[in-house]
Amino acid sequence: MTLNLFECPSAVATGQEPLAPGAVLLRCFALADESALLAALGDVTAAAPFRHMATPGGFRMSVAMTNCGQFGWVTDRTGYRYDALDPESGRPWPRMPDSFLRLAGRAATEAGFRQFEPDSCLVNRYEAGTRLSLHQDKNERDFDAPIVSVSLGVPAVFLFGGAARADRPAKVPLAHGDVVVWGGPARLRYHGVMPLKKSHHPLLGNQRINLTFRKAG
Ligand code: MD6
Ligand code: FE
Repeated sequence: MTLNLFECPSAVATGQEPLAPGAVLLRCFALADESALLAALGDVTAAAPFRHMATPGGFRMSVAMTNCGQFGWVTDRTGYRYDALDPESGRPWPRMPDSFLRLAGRAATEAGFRQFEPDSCLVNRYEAGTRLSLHQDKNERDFDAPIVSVSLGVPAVFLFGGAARADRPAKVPLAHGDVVVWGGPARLRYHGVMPLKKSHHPLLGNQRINLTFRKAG
């Protein structure tokens, strides 16, 4: 892929920025697919609208979420889990769009993880003030598969921590089209997103959308 410094001011020559062993940032990797991704995103959110789920402790999450693929990540008063059915509709989640699957596979391969076949895509929507507190992704059945995370829209500061919650996280700015792939020794690191600053993106308005691809089942 050719990276154009006008469209991708943060791109370096190789396009690969190591974040930690097992974690790499692919700047602007999703830019070439942006129209297909946004069209597919519209189909997904029409079938399974964004909603604010409740944490097990009873708080409303500031991030609005939906899913596509065989399994969706959900939280309610009973805990966190993957569910094949959307609890709002009782129906299966929308199928994973081909453009999503292809992008996730290409990004994983680029990062050195072959044959990534995600069965779950969590779609997160942030608006000004929305944040995601430090957490580990550990509801998946096996930790061998990597996670591919795609940022679209308004930029955000990603917090990339260590193996313990108390480890001081690195602050990683993520912009439209950036893709983070992590697995192996980085798979269980704590991470989160700082409160989103008010900003505007020409295609997504005041929102940041994050697609998180996982092998859940
Ligand atoms: C987000 N991402 O960027 C939230 N988890 O909106 C995550 O929680 C995440 O980006 C695991 C791996 C990559 C991620
Ligand atoms: Fe996460």
